[in-house]
Amino acid sequence: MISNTPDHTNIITIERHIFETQLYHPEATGVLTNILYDIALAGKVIASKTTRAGLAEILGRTEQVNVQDEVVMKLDDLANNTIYHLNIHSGRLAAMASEEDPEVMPIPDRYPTGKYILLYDPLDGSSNIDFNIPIGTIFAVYRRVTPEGPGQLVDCLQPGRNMVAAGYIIYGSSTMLVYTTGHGVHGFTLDPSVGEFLLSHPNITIPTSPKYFSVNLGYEMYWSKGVQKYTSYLQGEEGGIHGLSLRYVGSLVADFHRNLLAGGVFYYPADRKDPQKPHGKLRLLYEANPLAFLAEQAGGGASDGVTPILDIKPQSLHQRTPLFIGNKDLVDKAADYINQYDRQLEAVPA
Ligand code: AHM
Ligand code: MG
Repeated sequence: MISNTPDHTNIITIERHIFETQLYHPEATGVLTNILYDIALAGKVIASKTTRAGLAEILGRTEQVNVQDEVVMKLDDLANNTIYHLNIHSGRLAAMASEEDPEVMPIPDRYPTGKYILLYDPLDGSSNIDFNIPIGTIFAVYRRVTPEGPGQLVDCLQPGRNMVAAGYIIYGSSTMLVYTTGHGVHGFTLDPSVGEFLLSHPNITIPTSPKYFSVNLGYEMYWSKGVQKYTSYLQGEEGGIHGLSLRYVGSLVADFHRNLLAGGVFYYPADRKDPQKPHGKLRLLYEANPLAFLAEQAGGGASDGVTPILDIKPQSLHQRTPLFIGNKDLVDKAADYINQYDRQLEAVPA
């Protein structure tokens, strides 16, 4: 007889949660579930490396090897390799594409191919690593559209509406994984003492009353009139709303995560006068789409200022897009301002 043991029936591991979510789909074979397990595992590996980043650098400076006798690798390369190698041989994927790699990465012939496509940004916000600021991994999973063999570009260039799962892992004061498979948004916190992601934030919805707006105000001079007017609205001018605080980390995952939990809007608009960023900075496939799926599932919205992000048909792997994401009212308001002040501007071809 079991007695005097702590009651652990309320503890829901990510494995249990993903498995139970799979029960919504009686036809499910468990393949998607296993892809999500593998991503969670990659997240644990990356978390263990990111929390030792400074240490590895100090040790690496001497002999270019770290304490484990591994060659010191840039953290974003390391994260990229970790996700790739944990997924390449599983027989679940047909191809992967990463923000760090110029081309589609089909599963090589020596491994079986599967029916899913994994798109990811291995370490978003990596310019923040040196300053000990939260960074994150973002991922999106699609069903392939080609019938068999190694996946191709066309499998990766699907509109976000086709996504079957998306999420991110944030490496901050704790490590969290937040994901959706189209049945709400759920957050898990890594308990380092047992090495498991445990359900800490079930059924996340964006609070209806927003607290924050997040944008790099340093670029305001480059924005269109509509975006400038929208920003004034968020600051209480233009008959706008009062009491929003400005918070900008410069790590998309961290900015999105805060606004998801507290309410608010993040935007990275097009720089109309900066030839480097005529479509903004953020990548449609690896950043905007997965976070847009999460935002919509949490009751929010995401658009490029005109079109819902999830409805955009991608033209290329590393396509950039303006992004407005967060509380639906605030995302819609941006579209109103852009429509009112910028519609006379010539559309910039993608
Ligand atoms: P990265 O994928 O090269 O890290 O760039 C994306 C990051 C986002 O995390 C963040 O929102 C944005 O770049 C910050 O850009 P800026 O410094 O121009 O404000
Ligand atoms: Mg990125």
